[in-house]
Amino acid sequence: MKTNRAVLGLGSNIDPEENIRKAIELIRAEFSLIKISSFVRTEPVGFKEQALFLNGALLIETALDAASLKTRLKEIEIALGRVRTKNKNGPRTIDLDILVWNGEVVDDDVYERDFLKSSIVELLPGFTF
Ligand code: PH2
Ligand code: MG
Repeated sequence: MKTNRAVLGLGSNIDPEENIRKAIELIRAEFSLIKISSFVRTEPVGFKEQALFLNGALLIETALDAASLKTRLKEIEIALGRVRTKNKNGPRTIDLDILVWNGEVVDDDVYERDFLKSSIVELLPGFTF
């Protein structure tokens, strides 16, 4: 079976230490977790009147295709109590995004958020954007 390599971005600004910890445990339970980046406090992007975020990323391997992985990540977000609101940039218990898929950037937020670039380079040294 083909193995895909993905960098997953994790972000939380509601009980962030606990929610990031739980997310990593759920991901570890069903994917091959290769490497964990540092997690850093970041100023909220977009909607400013909310708590600081904790952001970082994971390098995983999976036999799932990108669409199935995305669906699975959404289910994990819901399991961790994520409630989607109209504010796309508002507070969240956990956000799980595919940032890089088999060496290719697949989320345009990467180009606008330096903390995402830093996490990717930490996981994939020498990565160029
Ligand atoms: N995610 C958002 C909106 N704003 N700000 C920070 N610092 N970190 C995030 O992960 C983030 C955000 C929606 O994806
Ligand atoms: Mg996001």
